[in-house]
Amino acid sequence: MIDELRRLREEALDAFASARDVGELERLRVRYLGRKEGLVSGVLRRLGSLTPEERPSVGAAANRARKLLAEALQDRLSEVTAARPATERALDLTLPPRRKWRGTIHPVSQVIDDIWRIFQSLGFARARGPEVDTEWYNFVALNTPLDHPAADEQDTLYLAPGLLLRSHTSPVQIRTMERYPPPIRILAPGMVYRRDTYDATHTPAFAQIEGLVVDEGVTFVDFKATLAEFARRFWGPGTQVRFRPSFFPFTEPSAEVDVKRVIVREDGREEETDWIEIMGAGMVDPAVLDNVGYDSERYTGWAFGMGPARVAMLRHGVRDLRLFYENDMRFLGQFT
Ligand code: 2NM
Repeated sequence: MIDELRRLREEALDAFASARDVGELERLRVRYLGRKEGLVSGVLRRLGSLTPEERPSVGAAANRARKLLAEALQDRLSEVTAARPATERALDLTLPPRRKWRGTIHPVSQVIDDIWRIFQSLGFARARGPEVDTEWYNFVALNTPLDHPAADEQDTLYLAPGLLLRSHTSPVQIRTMERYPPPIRILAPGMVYRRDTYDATHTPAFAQIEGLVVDEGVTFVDFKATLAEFARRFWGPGTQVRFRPSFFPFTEPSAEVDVKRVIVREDGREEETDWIEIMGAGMVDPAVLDNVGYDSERYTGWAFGMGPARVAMLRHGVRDLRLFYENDMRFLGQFT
């Protein structure tokens, strides 16, 4: 029986070595190592026919053969699996695919686009101008004397004497009025720069969007009605609008515009927000019209300025403005 075991062992090792796939190895496992029909088990079952002296050594040899063959089979199984082509290996067609990477429109740009679409439908054109400009365009033409605090180096980023990074997009309005006669209906979105400390509510570079209307017969009614219409299209028909008296050097009278929105809570109930300031605005000061060569006895106008990042904060419930400007895709990727 010892000889029989040796033959069995050699035969099995040869068979394992020439096996080509998992199925063949499984058949060989059953043939040699199977509990019931396996050939090694067959030898063990015939131990009873041996003398008590022979039994222990043959039993031990059979168990050694079983162990050796089990290890050899396992080794061959690893070889055969590794040799399978990659397409056949561990390919789970039920897994959801990795999504293709797609860029998204920046949340501040989304707000600018939405505001733009509303004013476009009201007959406005889009205007732009340089981000580096002169004291004349940024301050003086806008009826802001250079000893006004806004023009101070504390507040404005100067590049050279008389040359600066625009602190609002109003220079675009001045340049447009210089180039075109009334009627003017323009929207000027763009980046502006102020010497502010970087915190949750201030960034030294930020987006602004300004609008300007100038024509014969433009009144305070046009001003209020157009901005109220904008607010209701942007925040919904239930939105209330309030104009609070304020001051800007380039408008007279001037106002801060607040909105009170209706929000629908998760349980479906409607709730009114507090009054929230969304823009500064006013009737264009005749001095500004004179500065661009318009006849201020004939023409009147109104203008507004707002911060789309602030609007984006309100829209998404974001508490820290800096998140919009730090290019972290974990944050920005949410605004699809
Ligand atoms: C604001 C608030 C009020 C404004 C005025 C002008 C111009 F050029 F017509 F004089 N452009 N933008 C204006 C008026 C801007 O921002 C808070």
